[in-house]
Amino acid sequence: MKRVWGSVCVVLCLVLVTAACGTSGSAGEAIVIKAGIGLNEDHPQGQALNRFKEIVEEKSGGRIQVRPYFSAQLGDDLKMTEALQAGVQEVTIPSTSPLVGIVPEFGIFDLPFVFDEEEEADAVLDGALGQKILDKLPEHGLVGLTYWENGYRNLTNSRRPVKRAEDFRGLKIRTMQTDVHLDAFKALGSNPTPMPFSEVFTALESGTVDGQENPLATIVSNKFYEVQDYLSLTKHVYTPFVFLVSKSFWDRLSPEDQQLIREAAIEAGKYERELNRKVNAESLEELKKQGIKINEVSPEERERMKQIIQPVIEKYRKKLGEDLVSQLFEEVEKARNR
Ligand code: TK8
Repeated sequence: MKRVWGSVCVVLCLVLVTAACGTSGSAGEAIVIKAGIGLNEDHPQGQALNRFKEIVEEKSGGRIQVRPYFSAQLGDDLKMTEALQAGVQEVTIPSTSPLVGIVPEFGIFDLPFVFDEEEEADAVLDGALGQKILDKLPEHGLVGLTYWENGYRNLTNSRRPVKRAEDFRGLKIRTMQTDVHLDAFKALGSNPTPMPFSEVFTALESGTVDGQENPLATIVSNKFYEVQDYLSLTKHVYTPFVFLVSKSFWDRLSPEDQQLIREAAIEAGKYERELNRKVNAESLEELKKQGIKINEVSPEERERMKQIIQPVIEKYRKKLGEDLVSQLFEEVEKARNR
């Protein structure tokens, strides 16, 4: 009997040691990065994830392998982020918005009408403020390497053209799971319903909600035009993506491999921002072709929407921290005057 237990112990130890080697990537063993996103492979984010894979595999001579998973195959943004925290997935690139339950400071990027130009967002995200928020991630089991771009969000719905602030009234709109957006859409008189992105198409199709808001590239890639009649170019908020790595995985990497992965995430991110801007511009034509009715929002109406939402900004100035929100507006101002 003793003998049998002895052998069981030996086998168990071997299994444990092998498992440990597999994840720490000891000499000869490939390091495998499972990387999941919520969007499709044809979306700029999907293409840039493929670029990340190419860079990493090339620079590591195949020693580090990236396995990409698209279209929320591994779950929605929040679920994948939790998988990173649990150490069962290595990389995800979610919108910052659903992460406010983990790092509330990400909420500053949910404030509407902050960035007039994408370059202002680049400057803030790649600058001191962007880094300050990334620095809050490790205590939550996450490492944030850089920001990619989701982009300016525009409203679609199945009920009516939204041209004026009043047109939001009574519309049931799916929002991301972030309080700032809930409050902002309520202030405009609509009924916001937060839900994960992976459920949006079905909710639009079944009429559970009337509308949703996302960048044009996503409206095309996810074929929301099939179940939505009106697109309003509201550009009401700019959403960043954040490139996240599981901290337990990160801590097992050598400093050289960490550097390689960080540089690849930044390089693929530059490509993603560029491609995203190009695709968003082209998407308007594609959406016209698909027959969705498109309307602009005049600068005066945008200004009115901004005024209506102002109390929400004031509320979150206190909630998120006066210093943080002031820093945001100061950095935007600096970028604007550059
Ligand atoms: C994709 C999401 C999505 C976001 C949303 O995983 O939830 O509406 O804009 O693109 O990050």
